[in-house]
Amino acid sequence: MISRIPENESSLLSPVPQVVKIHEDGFALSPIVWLVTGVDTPPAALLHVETALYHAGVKEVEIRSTPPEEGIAATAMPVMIYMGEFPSNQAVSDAIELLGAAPPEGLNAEGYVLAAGSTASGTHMIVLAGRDENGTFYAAQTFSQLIIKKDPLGWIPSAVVYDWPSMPVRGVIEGFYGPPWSHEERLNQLSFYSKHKLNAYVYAPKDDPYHREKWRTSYPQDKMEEIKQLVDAAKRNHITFTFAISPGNSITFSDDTEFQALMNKAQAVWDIGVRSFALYLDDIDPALHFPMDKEKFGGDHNPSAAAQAFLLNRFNDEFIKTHPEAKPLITVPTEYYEEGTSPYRERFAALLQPDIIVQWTGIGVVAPSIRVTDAQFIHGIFQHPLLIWDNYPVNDFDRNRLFLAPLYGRDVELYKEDEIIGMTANPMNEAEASKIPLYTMAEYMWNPSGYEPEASLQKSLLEFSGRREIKALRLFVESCYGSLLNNHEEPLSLRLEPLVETFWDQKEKGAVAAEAKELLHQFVELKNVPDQLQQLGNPNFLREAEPYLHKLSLYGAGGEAAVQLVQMEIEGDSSQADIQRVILERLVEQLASIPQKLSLSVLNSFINRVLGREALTEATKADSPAPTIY
Ligand code: LTM
Repeated sequence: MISRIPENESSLLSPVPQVVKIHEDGFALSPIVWLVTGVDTPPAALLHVETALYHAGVKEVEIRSTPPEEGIAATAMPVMIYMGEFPSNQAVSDAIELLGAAPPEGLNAEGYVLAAGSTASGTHMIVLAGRDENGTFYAAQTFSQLIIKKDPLGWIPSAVVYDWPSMPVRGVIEGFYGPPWSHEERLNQLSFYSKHKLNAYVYAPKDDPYHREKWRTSYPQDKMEEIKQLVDAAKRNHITFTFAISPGNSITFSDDTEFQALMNKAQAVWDIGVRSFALYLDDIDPALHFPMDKEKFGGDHNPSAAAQAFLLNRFNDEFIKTHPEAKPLITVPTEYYEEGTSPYRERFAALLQPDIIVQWTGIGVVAPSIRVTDAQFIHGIFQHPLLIWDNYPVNDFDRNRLFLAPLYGRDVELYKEDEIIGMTANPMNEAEASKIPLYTMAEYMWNPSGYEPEASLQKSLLEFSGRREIKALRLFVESCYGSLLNNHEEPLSLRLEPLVETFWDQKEKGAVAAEAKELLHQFVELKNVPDQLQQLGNPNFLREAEPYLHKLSLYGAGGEAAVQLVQMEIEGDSSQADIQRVILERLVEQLASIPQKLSLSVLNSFINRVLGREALTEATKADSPAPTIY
């Protein structure tokens, strides 16, 4: 029988595999496990499997380079694990056959098969077979998610997983304005990405001076050392580290000295292991300012496109193509979000060498939706491989909001367009909080057909919270939910609105007892969210979320005080009501003094109505969604 058993565990596999069959039977791990590896077993994959086994109670993992000799009785055999590439690794291929799993013919790059079960002779066996190194690494990630915790030894369900990524490039671009992430945050992000099968990180923080303003200047020694550590960590985590430079604000496109400065900058990071490069031209004045450029490109149909394409092609010829291991060059043009074509776009497309990858944000800087038809249309204009620069959950354009909702509005079939090679998400300045929506984006990028935003968010919250205080975390996420991608949805307001309506209806009739009780319960829950989230043991998240949590708590307290005020008025207790009104007004003042915005307009209206105010308070204005975007 094929089932997803136990439902709650197997449905937690993330990203959702393309094909999963989990059976009801399975086996416990043995105190000693034999692990057969080959030269093609990536060290990080091996380490991941060993760690997972030790966490599951295994006492000893014996690494072997050959399968055990025949003739050992199955009862004397420990659990066997085979790890390596399929089909080149013979032991792995044989093991797949012994388990009766169909061989993983035709898997996409980075695909893998994971098979677990018992052989005809009764040996408990697990095969982690990658189509390539990344595939084996991802098989290892899925294996650790499959282990069901049991005492004293973890339990492995019989299972076959055939899995591969729908999008070849899946990752994150640190491409926002404002405070860049710290070195520790970046290292921590890289581990998070590999766990979620993301394979790309683009280093492009707008406010790293050496990335844009001082693009000619080499990094000081200590910063260079940090970049090297990032490059090494990315490599260990099977992630391509792309180093980006944004020279467009000040470069003289045709000047040899300027070009040499660019080459030197790239060579310095090549020397510490960078193999992927991007030259970005977004958010610059495209007009040519230097006489040399005006002279060289001024006669072109579109001088800015000609100058930019000249620089990119020259860098492609003289750097990328002279460094044999270099990956294809990536760029973002100055017109990266507009709806239609333009002389700039057409000229840029015509002049740019065909192997240069062009990034595109969708239609709109923060695109509410990205449709297949948009991609086809834009590809028709740029005619280069397109890599989506998804401006979600970035919040540099509204530093008083957190965007914690799952990814919405990206067509399931985008990946089927050959021209779309993948997606990089531009996150929030708040690195730790970004993980909540990034989890969902990683799921979308790996397997858009299996992606369901709400289910993905629930899994994200389970992981983020370590299953502690999940209800409080959800309340917080729902209060930081609205964005352009979901039409500023406010799930909390939607839930509270009917209760508030009934409350007012009953008030008209002079009684609110039952309705007040329910509303008070809801408001007290909001008030307690910050205290409960202390249990998460995630100080970085609590620091990033602190003002938002404080405001949510004040809203809870305000709602509670408002209900109590109405009750006192109904009961005719005017002296208590006067005191209560003062308490509520103070809370409103405190709320108005906090600039951070929440998706909680219903509470604003409720409190104001209780106070008999028609006009919006400061807090209400602050909480209306009106983002200005760079
Ligand atoms: O989106 C692009 C290509 N460039 C910038 C980003 O650096 C910035 O983070 C986002 C959001 O404000 N908008 C941009 O235009």
